[in-house]
Amino acid sequence: MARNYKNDTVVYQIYPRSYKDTNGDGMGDLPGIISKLDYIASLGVNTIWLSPIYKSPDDDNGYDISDYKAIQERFGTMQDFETLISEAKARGIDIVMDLVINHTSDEHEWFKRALAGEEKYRNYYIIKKGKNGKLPNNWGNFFAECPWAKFGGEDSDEYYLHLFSKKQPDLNWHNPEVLEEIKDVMKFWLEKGVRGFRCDVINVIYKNSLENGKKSLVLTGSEHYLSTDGCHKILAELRKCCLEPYGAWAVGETVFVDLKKARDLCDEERDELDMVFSFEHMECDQIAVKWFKKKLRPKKLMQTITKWQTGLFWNAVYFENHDQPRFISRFSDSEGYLSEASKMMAGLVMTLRGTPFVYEGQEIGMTNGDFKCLDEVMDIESHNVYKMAKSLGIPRGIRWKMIQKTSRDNARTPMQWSDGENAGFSDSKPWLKVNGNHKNINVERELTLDFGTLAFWKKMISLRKELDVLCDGEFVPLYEGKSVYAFARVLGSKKLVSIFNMCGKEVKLPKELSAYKNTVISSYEASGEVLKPFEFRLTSSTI
Ligand code: ISL
Ligand code: CA
Repeated sequence: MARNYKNDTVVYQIYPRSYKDTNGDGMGDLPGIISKLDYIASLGVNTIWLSPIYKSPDDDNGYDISDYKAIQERFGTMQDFETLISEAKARGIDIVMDLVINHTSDEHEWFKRALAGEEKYRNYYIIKKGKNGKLPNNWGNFFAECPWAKFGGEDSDEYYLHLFSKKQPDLNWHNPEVLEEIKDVMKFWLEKGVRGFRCDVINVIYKNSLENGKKSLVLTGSEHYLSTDGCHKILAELRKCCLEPYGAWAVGETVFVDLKKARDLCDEERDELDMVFSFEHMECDQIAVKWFKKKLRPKKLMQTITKWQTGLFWNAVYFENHDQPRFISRFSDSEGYLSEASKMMAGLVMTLRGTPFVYEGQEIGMTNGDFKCLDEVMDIESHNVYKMAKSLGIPRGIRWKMIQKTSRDNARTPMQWSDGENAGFSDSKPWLKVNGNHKNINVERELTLDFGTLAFWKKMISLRKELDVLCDGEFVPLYEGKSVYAFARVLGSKKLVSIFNMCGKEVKLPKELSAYKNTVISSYEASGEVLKPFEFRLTSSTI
């Protein structure tokens, strides 16, 4: 299969509303991103993935699109977008767009016309009569709501399906016209020069049936839509008609995938996606559902990483994004070692096999937000889950702890540019509370440090691109201990060994690893027989 990403691609994800505000409305914007392109280029990344910047009523921060071919006014204009593409290109940086095609906004023209009774557009959505005054089926919803809402007012006997918020009606992918519309959207952006797409919840788009599902704690009904044959066919078609002619690539966000399903979507021989975001490694510290967390056990994390590294031809390597709590905040003993933990993560992200994704702020070791109460949290999912927990009788203190630890807003706090007002993000009150730790953790300060968090991320990014063994080499597991992890990357006679201490205590270097002494780079200035808290080293040896 043609693979259109390059093995030395390093992606930087931007959540536009939290990156940089230039017009003082407290919300990041496209001119803000343009103003930071030199900074982004200085990181060494060569691709930017933009979370949605399309027109949207913002019920789910842009993941509810009301016009696929227009720019969200608050973010800027189409002219700004074109400038972004060309200015990025001038710095050797490609732009990848977020493609959200499981659902639109209920304010999309298509949905409005469906509501107005146009048969053509009713067919764009999944609309069904209730069963004897009850809902059409027993399915669950990703945002802890009921997935069915009345279509056309309370008196209607019809419902529309929404796996996410009520303002995100699911598209009907059985309708070939929907496919044609989306092809047209993709071509529109490809013509503007975008290099590819991150495809939102792509493995749920095609529903096989609307039958009741097997009762389950999470997402009853998902067996009717996870990775269906219909979905595979659509992806193959989008690849052939849209991606291939433009040499574009696609990463799929694939929820609840196991290795087998992931292989079916992006294995070497499959003409569908180039790579997928899987979730198993993000679930190492969860109990049944992501809202209940337990202590992260490094060994579980190592085992999961090894499983996916050895199980897939090529991985999308990520530990943070706009939906996940910051990773360094998940290590129970990272307090006091935040910079060290972040440097270790740099070592991990940049030496695993696959395409590395760095999420804004990760490069300076940003942490979870410091929210004190629910009023400070904006995310719709957090509010819904809080409500649900209340209805289940979960006590207030515990409800809040749940949200505080798991809210998606943890990763959405404004980018910390400086120790100044609003962290240098905006001249006025930001849409989401800035983390108080911007006094210490910020770009301006990092730029003065020779051996700071940022400097280390930059060094690792440059090694990742320069060393062919990191770009192309095989992954070979070496060691999984209580907190020590090691693997090799091997290409011909070249071998690099990554060694990690995934905890905040010193540990002795295991004897199995004592041969790997030839250090290429280390997250501590001197490294010896002892691994310091959260130490990472990369060593070289020959075969
Ligand atoms: O957050 C999650 C994983 O811990 C999941 O619930 C899942 O990633 C997510 O809900 C799906 O995410 C994507 O689609 C959503 C949008 O709200 C997210 O921001 C987006 O990444 C609906 O479009
Ligand atoms: Ca703004």
